[in-house]
Amino acid sequence: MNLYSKRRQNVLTRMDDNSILLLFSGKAIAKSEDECYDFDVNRNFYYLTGLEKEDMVLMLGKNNGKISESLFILPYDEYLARWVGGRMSKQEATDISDIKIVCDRDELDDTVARIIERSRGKDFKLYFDFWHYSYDQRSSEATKYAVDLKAKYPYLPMIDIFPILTSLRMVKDEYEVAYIKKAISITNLGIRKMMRNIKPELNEMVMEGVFDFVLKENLCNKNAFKTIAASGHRATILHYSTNNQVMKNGELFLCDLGATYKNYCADISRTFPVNGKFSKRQREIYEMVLHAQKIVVDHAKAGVTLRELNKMVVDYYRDELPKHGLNKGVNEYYFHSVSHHLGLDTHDVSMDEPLRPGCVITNEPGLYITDESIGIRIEDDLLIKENGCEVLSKDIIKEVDDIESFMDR
Ligand SMILES: [Mn+2]
Repeated sequence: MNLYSKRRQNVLTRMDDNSILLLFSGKAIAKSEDECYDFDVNRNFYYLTGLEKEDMVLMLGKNNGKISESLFILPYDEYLARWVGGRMSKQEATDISDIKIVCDRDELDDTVARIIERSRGKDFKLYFDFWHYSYDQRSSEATKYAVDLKAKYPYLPMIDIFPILTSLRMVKDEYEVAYIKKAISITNLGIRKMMRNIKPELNEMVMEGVFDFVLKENLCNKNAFKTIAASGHRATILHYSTNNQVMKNGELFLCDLGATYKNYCADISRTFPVNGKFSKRQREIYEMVLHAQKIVVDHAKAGVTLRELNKMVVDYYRDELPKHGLNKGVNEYYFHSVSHHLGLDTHDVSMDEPLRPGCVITNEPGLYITDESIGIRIEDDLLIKENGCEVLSKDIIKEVDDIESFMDR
């Protein structure tokens, strides 16, 4: 069975009877004049189809236990083919997604109306991906479509597919784990090149460029997120990403970045000295963060919550920080939490529940000492197993001696 049909099957089993799900691939957002921002496919649509073209719609239906799957896509256009390249043909869409019924995009409205009319009195409902991160964010294709439908059929119940899809996406299958590993291995190459090229008086932006070059060299055309390349006191700003200052001798450089592979993200942080050598104090703080990371690796397994893992880190810091003259309380030096889920999104969709085997999470304790301009974060990616975890990014060097000898070469 095709990977995507298996996933759709999992969704269909969880949907109520007499319902349909409409998932939209999305549209590129206008930037200026005739230019758009790069198109990024709706992750749930991609998860269930493997397709990543604009303005496609997936419809899954369940009618008296009978299931149906269809796809609505823009027709092939000869004129466009000469200007910007061909759209996907129906056959190609079927080959990738294994969805046999592929219709023209403009048939969607009539099809949906027909199903709704036929289902009157049957306790019929519609599922949508009602993702909306913030109140003033522009409405998604799904929201716009749902609002239009609601105006015509005010009695229709509309349900958010989020809990169903999130619960499935939280556990990665073997393909997803392999893709994340591949994204991590490209990220590793990028970090190595940064370590080899960094030196005092270079601009942070050059480091970002070195990383991006390695991604392209490895045919990866998308970062998982905007790279953080911060030296000195800027490394104490959690999400600094201006990356435009000169790095000075004696400073620590912090990078938080990731490649993608088939839309799966790596999320890695490393901190190393601009001149290749840790000072005694930098090493002391660094070893503390490294130890916090090891606590998480020792305890991450199925059944544990991210909250529990974070508490272990906080407890360790509470005991340890005062021994190093850091007496302002943990929150002053460590103010984010240690883990989030990772997958098709860098901060992957998740629900507040214990980890299951197959979950992939980050392990990213940090310490930010503003007074001393020392910001340190070390971040690895972990695959959760029944009785422990696998560090997917174990090949990316992080021990002090390893970093120093690698940078010495
Ligand atoms: Mn992260």
